[in-house]
Amino acid sequence: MASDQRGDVVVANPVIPGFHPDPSVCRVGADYYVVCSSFEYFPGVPVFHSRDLVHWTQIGNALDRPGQLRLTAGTPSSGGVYAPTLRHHDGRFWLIVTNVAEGGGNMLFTATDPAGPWSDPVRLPGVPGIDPDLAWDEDGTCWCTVAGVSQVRIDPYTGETFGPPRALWSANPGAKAPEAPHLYRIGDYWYLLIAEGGTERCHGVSVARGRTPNGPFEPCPDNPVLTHRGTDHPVQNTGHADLVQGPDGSWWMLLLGVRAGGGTPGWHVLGRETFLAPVRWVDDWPVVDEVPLGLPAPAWPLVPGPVEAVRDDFDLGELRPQWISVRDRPPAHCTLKERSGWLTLSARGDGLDEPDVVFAGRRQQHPACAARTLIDPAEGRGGLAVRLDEEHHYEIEAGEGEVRVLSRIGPLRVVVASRSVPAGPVVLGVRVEESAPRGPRTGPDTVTFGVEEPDGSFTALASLDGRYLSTEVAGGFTGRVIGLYAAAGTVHFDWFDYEPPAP
Ligand code: 6LW
Repeated sequence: MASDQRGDVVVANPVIPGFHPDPSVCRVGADYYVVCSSFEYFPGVPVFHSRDLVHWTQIGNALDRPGQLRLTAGTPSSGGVYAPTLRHHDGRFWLIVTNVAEGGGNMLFTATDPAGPWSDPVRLPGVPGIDPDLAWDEDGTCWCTVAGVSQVRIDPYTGETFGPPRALWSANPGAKAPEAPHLYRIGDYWYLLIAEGGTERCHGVSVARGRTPNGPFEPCPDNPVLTHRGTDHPVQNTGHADLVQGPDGSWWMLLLGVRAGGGTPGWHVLGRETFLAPVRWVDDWPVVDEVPLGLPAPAWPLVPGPVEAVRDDFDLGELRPQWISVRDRPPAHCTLKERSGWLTLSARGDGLDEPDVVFAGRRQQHPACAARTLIDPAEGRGGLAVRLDEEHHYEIEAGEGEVRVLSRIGPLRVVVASRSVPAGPVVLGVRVEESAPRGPRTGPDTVTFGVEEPDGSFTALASLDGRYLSTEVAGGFTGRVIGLYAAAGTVHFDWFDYEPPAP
C-alpha cells in the first residue's frame, strides 16, 4: 500500500506480482482463493488466500506430488500446466486444469482445504483443448466449457462426458483465440466471459449472456468489455479474467496483464501477472473501465498477510510453497536432509541448458530486486540463476576455485566473466535494476552478477541487458524465476535472500 498525491490510500496493482497468469478466483464466505498456471514448473498450480482481494498469501501448490503431475523431460518450457479454474460447490473445492504434455490432458482435483492436500486426478479424456471451466446449474448438472469456445456435460466425480462438445459463442467474428471461458449465474442471466485476441498486446475480455448455461448467448454491445490494446497504458496484454464479488457485494475482476519496460516494442520480463479491476453493472452488463496501477482502498478493511522474510534459511524441513523446480524435484537430487539447515542439490546432466536441470527457485516478482546466496560448492559446481527457459538464462556459478558468469541467449552460450576465489563457501549475488528510458532501443532492465567480499561489499563481475530474458525475445507464457541450481556434482546452499526494493 502507498499514498497517492492526494493522500488517498491506494492499493498496488498487480495484486499477485510476478509470473502468475490465468488467475481463477473463488470466494467462500470471508475467504478468497486464487489459482494460476504453472507450465513446466513443479509443484504446479500455486494457491493463494486473501481476506480483502488485495493482499494475497501463497498457501500451497495444488499439484505437489508426482501422482498428480508428471512433467517429463519431453515437456517443453511453456508446456505443462495451463489455465486452471477454481470453484467451490457442494462443500468442497474443485480445480480443473490442463496438462499440455504427453500423458496429460484435462484433469479435475478436489480438496476440502485449498491449502491441500488435493485429490488424485480424475481424468477427462472426453474434454478437448485448454482452459476448462466448471459450472453447475440449478439441478446440479455440471458443465465444462473450454477454449474455442465449446461445452460438454460431465460427471465431475468420474470424468465421464455426455455427448460431443457443442460450440457456444466465440466473441467478435474473426477475433483470434477465443479462450479462457468462465460461466456464471448472476441474477437472471448466465454470463459467458471469455478472452479474445490472443494473450499478447491485442488481448481483451468479452462477454455474452443467456437464459441457460448452454445458450443461446447474446453478445454484449460493448465488447470487448476490457482491453488495453492500442493504448499507452503501462499495463498491457490485459485479458483472461475471472469475476468475483467483494465483501460488500461490489464486483471485481481478476485478470492477467504485463508490465513492459524499455523502449520499443517494450519487453516484459516478469511474465503475465495477476491484476485486480473494479467492475460496474450497467443494463445487466459488466463494465470495466481499465486496470489501474493503483486502486483506491476498497470499502472494507484491508487485511495484509504476513510480510515475506528476505532470507530463507532452509531450516523449515521443507521448501516453502514459493519454491518451484523445473519439471520435477526428485528427493535424491534436491534435499534439506543432507546438511541440516542447508539446501543440497545434486546435478543430473549439465545444468540449466538441459530439461532435467536440478533447480529450485522463486519467481522474480519485482521489476527491481536483489538476490544472494551462500553456496558451498566443495563437491561440485552450481550457482544462482535468472531463468526464463533452457535457452534463455543468465547465471553466476561457483566451483573448482572459480566463479564464472554465464549467459545463454538462444543458440549462444558464453562465459561473460570469471574470477578465481579461495576454496570454500562464497556469497553469490544478482541485482536487477530497471532502465531509465533513454531511447527506443533501451532495454527493460540490467542484470548484474557479482560476489560478496569478506567485508560484505559487492564486487560486480558482469552487467547484462535484461531484454534477452524477456517474453518478447524468448517467447512462451512464463516469466523470470530466480533460483539455485547444480551444474556438476553436489552443491550446498546455506541461505537465499530475495529482496524487493525498499518501499
Ligand atoms: C492460456 C490461455 C491464455 O491457456 O494463455 O492468456 C494460455 N490466456 O487462456 C496459457 O497461459
